Amino acid sequence: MGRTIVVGDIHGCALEFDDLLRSVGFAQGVDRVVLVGDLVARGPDSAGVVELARSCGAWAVRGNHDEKVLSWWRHAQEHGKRSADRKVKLSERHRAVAQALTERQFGFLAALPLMISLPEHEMLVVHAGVDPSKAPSACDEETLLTVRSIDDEGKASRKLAGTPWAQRWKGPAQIVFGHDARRNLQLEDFATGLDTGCCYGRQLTALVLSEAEVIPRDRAARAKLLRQVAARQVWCPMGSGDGPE
Ligand SMILES: [Mn+2]
Repeated sequence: MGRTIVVGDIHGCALEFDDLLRSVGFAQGVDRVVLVGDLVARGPDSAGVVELARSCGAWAVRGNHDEKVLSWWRHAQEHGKRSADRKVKLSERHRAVAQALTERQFGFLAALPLMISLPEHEMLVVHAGVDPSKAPSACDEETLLTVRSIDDEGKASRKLAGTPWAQRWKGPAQIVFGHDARRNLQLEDFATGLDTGCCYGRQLTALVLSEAEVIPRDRAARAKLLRQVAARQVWCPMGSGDGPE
């Protein structure tokens, strides 16, 4: 076994995903790639991202955008594509993704779990985060896919207003997540946010761990394990940030 390369939200940025794998010297069959979800939408080539993820044997958790197009596909599996087009409401960009993905690529997304535990690194990977008042395994799907903050009443919320959930999480596991491009890189005591907004023209970020290396709690030590590549261009304008990004 080689390194574990945890990659932030790719959002259809296939060129940058490839750039990042080259930049860290990804070795097929030796290194393990783990994606924090939201492989699709916003960027130019969602199918290319899923294909590259498949071909490099990547592990990944499901993101809210992956789930969105999967809701269309599940309906289409059962009732046909025409019915899915009528019954499952998708934005234009999600509809374009649903049309671009092959059955095999949908199958890859459909098999993604909501959480990946890597005990050798004392690490949990989820897309958005957890409700710090509960065990990660007790969190519902909505929270794992969309949480950003803890509001004034102490409730998990998808909004930016409030305290970042990652500041409230006190371990013991280190949680690596994405979903929150507005807040950019987050380095908290027990949480690392890797969504650095590649689709918005910023960077794609990876956390690169040696075999069985426990994620350092020290932020400076953790920062040294990060690798970034620049976006090739701005692929998508940034919205209000409170939406289901
Ligand atoms: Mn997301």
